[in-house]
Amino acid sequence: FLELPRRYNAATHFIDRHIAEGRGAKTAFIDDKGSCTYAELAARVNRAGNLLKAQGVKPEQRVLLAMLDSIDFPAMFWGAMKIGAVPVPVNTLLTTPDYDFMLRDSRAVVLCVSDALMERFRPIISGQPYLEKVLISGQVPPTVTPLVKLLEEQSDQLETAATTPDDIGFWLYSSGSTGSPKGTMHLHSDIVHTCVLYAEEVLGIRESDVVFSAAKLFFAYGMGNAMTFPLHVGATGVLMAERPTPNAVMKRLKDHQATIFYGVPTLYAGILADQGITKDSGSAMLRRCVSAGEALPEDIGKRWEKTFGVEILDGIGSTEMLHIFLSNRPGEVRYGSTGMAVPGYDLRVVGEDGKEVAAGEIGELLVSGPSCAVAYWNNRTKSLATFHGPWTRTGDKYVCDKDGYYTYAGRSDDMLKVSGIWVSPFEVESALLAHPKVLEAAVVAHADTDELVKPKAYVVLKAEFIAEESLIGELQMFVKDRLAPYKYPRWIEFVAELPKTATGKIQRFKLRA
Ligand code: 3SK
Repeated sequence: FLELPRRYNAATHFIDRHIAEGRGAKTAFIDDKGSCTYAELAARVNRAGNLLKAQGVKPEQRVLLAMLDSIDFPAMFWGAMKIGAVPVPVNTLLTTPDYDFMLRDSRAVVLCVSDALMERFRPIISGQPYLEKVLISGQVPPTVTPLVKLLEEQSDQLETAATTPDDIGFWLYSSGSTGSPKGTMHLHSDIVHTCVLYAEEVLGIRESDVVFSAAKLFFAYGMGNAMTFPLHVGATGVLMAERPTPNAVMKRLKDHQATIFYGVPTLYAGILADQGITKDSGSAMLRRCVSAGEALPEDIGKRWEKTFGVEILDGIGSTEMLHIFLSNRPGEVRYGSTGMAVPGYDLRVVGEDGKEVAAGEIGELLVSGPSCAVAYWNNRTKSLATFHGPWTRTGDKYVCDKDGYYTYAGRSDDMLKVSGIWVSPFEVESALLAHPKVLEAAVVAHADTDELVKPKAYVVLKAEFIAEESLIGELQMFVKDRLAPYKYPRWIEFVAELPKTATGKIQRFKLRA
């Protein structure tokens, strides 16, 4: 744990410090509409804090942020934290009932929403028991004052709330495979730990970096990637509101000559599969690529490095731990493995009895570290099931080899036992992905006529290939040639796309159903 002063507000470190350190004129963020310097950002954060105060927001009250990536996001996020209120960024891809749940569950008193998302909130605004004000970023009807105008009317001076490192700083909703999303409560002190331990010590981020994240700011992954990491070192973050298609992503990398790119495996695969994209479509300055969200298949990592000349650092984090706690290191990448523990985090792989398993054996990964959430809001049962003293259950199965490298082996509930032997769906998927015709694959347990579980694969083919009956046998042989024979998929179904979470994780439970 870093030693932080007893009076600590994260906005001092991430926003105001840059002025004192003479970084005021440096570009902090570039979005689709323009850019802002560190000095302009600090002023905008103060205006946002004053605006929230003027709306009646008090310390510890929640402010729901349903915002597409733009400079308004950091302004509102840090403005809320600076006055001791609690910003709750939410996934911008959700439905009206999801937002209804989050507004009620969080008891947010103010909602700040991007104009494009307003349609999904309109039907539920009037019935909210706690919500008092709605602020709209972007275009508004003539009767409404837009966020930009409301901010202009506020003072750019603001006193920082007298919070401590242990005050609740912000929440992020975490969704499991069952039940309602859980408001994951993080402290003011949590953010700086992820910046020092992962961004500085593993990624090696520096002030001269220009970073771009395909994962949006409302995800823990994107929030660190494109907001807190660059703000920690005084670098520049590029923000993009639109969906991260391969072309939109490559354009941002090229236009801003990004030095660090953070993506997810599906996007890396999509870029590699796009015939129109070459090394020159991206940034000549790119020096680091990061992947998280789900394990990066070996083949994708190798092909990316061959094509773009930059290795991908595959890592894993969680909303509960705020960012990556297990990662490959620059210059020591082992594709197919998620790497080693990030210094400052402890890892254990345990069996069903809770005892640590031997090297080479599969178990559930537990993690302990200083950025861990304190609990889930209003959900004692799920808090107790996840947070065990200093240890947090990840629900991910891993194997640790004798060198300390961890290899992903699927979710706890996705693993399948075939003839009494554990089979990792990820291993079978990786084998399928190495086939030149396969774009994506997901493997789940499927019962045969004897009710015995065997692997079944759902496969998305690359656009230029047709799903033919003969390809099933070809793919089965391909897997059998690479893995222990019992692991090959007994059934293969070709599909147009795989069900995924907003972070790009394959929802195998949907395929099982
Ligand atoms: O999905 C991940 O691996 C991840 C990484 C960083 C932060 C948050 C998450 C969920």
